[in-house]
Amino acid sequence: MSEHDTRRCLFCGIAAGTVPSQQVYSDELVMAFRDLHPQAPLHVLVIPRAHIAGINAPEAEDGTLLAALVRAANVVARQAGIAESGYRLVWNVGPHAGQSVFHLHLHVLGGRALGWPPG
Ligand code: DGP
Repeated sequence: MSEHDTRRCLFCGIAAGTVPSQQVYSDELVMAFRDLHPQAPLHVLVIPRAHIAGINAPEAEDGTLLAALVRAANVVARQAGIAESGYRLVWNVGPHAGQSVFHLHLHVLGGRALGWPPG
């Protein structure tokens, strides 16, 4: 990602600690923090520390990274006490899904019954 300017990416700033966030999980590959506009009692975003534009980017198709993201999401859910009640993991991709930040992020939503289908 040599051409990517991390100074212009909000979530690169959060990963670097230059943009404040309410962090709830961190390891060498990924970190997780509370969403600024929560859509459920628990709404956390899990991101790779390295910049990847979205789950549709070729760099996202890496088994080690994907496992780290999913593992972190499950840890966050367990720590929040919603592992049994259930939760939803969401990747938004592109305009119709409402993707607004182009640094890969996995939404972890829970703490209430979630409607289906999503709006
Ligand atoms: P998406 O629509 O899937 O691209 O989700 C982007 C999410 O990022 C959205 O739910 C709101 C959240 N968000 C945007 N700006 C900030 C921020 O500065 N801090 C935090 N914690 N979350 C943010």
